[in-house]
Amino acid sequence: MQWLNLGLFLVEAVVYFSVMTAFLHFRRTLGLGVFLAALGVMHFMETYLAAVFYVQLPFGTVSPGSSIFFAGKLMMILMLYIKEDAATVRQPIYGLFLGNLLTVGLAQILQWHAAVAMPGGRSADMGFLDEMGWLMVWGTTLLYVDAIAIILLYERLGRWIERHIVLRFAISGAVILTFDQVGFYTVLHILIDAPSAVFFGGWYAKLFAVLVYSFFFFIYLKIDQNERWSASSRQIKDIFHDLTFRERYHALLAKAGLDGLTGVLDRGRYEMDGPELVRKSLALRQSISLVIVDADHFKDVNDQFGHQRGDAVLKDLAACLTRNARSGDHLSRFGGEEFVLLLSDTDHEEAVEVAERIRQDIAARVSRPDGTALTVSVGVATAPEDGRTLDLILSRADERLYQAKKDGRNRVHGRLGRF
Ligand code: GH3
Ligand code: MG
Ligand code: MG
Repeated sequence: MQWLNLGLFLVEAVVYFSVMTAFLHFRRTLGLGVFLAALGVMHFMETYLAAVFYVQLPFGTVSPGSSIFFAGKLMMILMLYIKEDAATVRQPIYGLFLGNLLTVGLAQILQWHAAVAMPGGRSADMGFLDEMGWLMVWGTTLLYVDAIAIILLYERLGRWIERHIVLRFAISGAVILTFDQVGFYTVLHILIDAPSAVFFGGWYAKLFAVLVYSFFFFIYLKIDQNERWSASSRQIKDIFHDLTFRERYHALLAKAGLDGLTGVLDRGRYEMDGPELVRKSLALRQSISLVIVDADHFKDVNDQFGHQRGDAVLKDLAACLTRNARSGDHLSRFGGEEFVLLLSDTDHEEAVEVAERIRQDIAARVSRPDGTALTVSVGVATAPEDGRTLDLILSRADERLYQAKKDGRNRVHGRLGRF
């Protein structure tokens, strides 16, 4: 009998997990409301079962309500968080909390009715509702704490075992459900003097449920990665890689717009921000200057010392430029060994001075692998005098850079020729 019950337990877990996961997975086509409403509806059944429906399992007398369904709900909340983000998962956490309080409150009012007798002597068990009241409030509070804690723990585990999401899922579930069982049992013990067997039976059942759910979660990840049955509009691999979507998004955001080698802004950022910076400056009737810096004879560095040593010199060059830039300056890697500095609210004369200071600093501090100085040639142009768009001042600065190269390199050229 116990083994039959265990088998049924497993069947219930499979049905619960697969249907709820399907709702979650197809949330882009079905709408997230389907998943959330199902989660809320299930809550009523699990609370009822936890109060009155217990079965004998090999490890004790337990209720499918508190083990299979309650544990399942927490794992579903965690899955929703992994797939979406904190802003989305807040909705069912708050919704369940407030909805449960509403249920308890309305149950109190309902008891004041003088109810009509139903055929066959059926009547609502108001005593049950009353008895459930405080336990519901406590269970609801615990659920609220559990839901937040399971997410925080999952996040914290990410610091050590970031890529093992099934393990993070399982550990988070086991720890939080243990905490939940201690919390819930303590109150049960105080209220109805529940024996310790109730604690252990329920605890084992919850751990068993976490184990089963983690296994299905693992299978789901495998299917989700390998087969294209997703109805989602995003790439399957993007949703559930080894990292969660949200973590990958943050990692991407941190890197976005930065040049991989030197860490300064990349060409894309120059093209995105540059025109806007020029427009803003002109609107404020301020000058904005563009300084383009090109390393001299850089090809020789690569030819003599190899590309990797060349890369290291480029990093030093970028670091020197970064040190010289003010906090509001826009420094980007324009191409191979060319960098562009956009100086807001800086007139031509000031910009040429800045450029000259940078040129000297580079010659003094950045060296080639053989120890000789790396030098740069620089062109400077300023809006509005040299043109009123980014492209116009860039081409002026580029012409001046070309002239600086022709005149012998290691120099700055502005509007009035060599500085
Ligand atoms: P000059 O500018 O003084 O006329 O001579 P140059 O040798 O620097 O000529 P140019 O600007 O045309 O060549 C740039 C060289 O920079 C070509 C390429 O070998 C090197 N380069 C470009 N990008 C990278 C990079 O990411 N890493 C390394 N190591 N070298 C690069
Ligand atoms: Mg070049
Ligand atoms: Mg060059």
